[in-house]
Amino acid sequence: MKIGIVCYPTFGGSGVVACELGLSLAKEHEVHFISYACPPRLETDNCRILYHRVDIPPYPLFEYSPYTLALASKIIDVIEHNHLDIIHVHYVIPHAASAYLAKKALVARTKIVTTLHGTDVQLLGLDPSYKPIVEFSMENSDSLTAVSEFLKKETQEKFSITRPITVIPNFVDPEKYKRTSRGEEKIICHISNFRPLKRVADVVRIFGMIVKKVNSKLYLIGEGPTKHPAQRLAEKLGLGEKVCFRGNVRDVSRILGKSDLFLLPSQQESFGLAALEAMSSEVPVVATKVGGLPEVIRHGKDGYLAEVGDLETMAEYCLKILTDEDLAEKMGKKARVRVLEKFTTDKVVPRYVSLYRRTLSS
Ligand code: GMT
Repeated sequence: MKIGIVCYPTFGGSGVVACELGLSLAKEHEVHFISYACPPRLETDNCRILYHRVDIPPYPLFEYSPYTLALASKIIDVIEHNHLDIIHVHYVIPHAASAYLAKKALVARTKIVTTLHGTDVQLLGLDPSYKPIVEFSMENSDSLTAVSEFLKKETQEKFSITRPITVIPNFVDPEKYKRTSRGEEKIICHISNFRPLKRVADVVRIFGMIVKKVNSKLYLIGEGPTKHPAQRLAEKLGLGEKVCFRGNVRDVSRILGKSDLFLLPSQQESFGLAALEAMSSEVPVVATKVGGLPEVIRHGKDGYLAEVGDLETMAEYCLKILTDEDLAEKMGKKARVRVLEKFTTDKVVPRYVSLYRRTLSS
């Protein structure tokens, strides 16, 4: 097949899923990435992977450049020159609308698959500024997927769509995400885009409670608007060199491989890809009981789940894991087994391929 993938080239989960999917598909198919910059994980010499940059010409009349139109035009161009069978867009806004426009402008029979990732429908998509077109572009995709049962249900409840939604979860390559070494000093890790809904301040406060009792260090990976407030909070709590803000890291597998605990106290999470990467690396996760996280982490088996904002309980769970080697070992191993059973690239990518085939024959 010839498959076009439209995604954000950022460090966020939807871009990562799109890249890993494309890299895996390219073992057998031709894959064309379309975005305004080359996605960070797309380093490959596989000539079945092609990248097409969307150019947004500046024009003094526009306060906001119309990216949706530039993307639609690029999709048309890529379809016409490469005869794509499928356009798979990740994140509805504005990708699904651009794909719809491109499809309408062409006689080609290219089909659109849209993957819902979370904030595109749960947060941004519900805003009246976007909702009608989000609803329309979901309904008019040829196939729709969501990354968790939670997100599917939530979308069906909040939007008037009749188009069925297939759940296909996030996935990881267990060969890449695996345990390496562990040291005397415990490493606690958090990875996110530092948006308010990630509650990074909670990570710092929980760590403040842990470090009083366990020799440990906190690695915070990512960039975003709540990074500076979190840095100031760490200083105020006197955590100093015990907290390491690492910024965006291209390959998080090395840090996860030597981590002892992963913290994800999000307000909202449709799946939690970073938690899955930690689990594959045999790292127990302490997270919130929200969204799709309970579909990934089983409370008391491969991690612990608590209510949003319940920092005392989360700190208690963290201390349980950090002070009991046996428990940590068992939980880490169970987490990896869960990943191997349900969430590996080899198990999940064929589900997208089957969906493409069903979509093409419909
Ligand atoms: O986590 C983020 O805010 C980034 C966001 C994205 O769209 O890039 O992630 C969403 O998609 C990921 C991949 O499917 C999911 O694993 C994340 O749970 C989801 N984030 C939220 O729902 C907040």
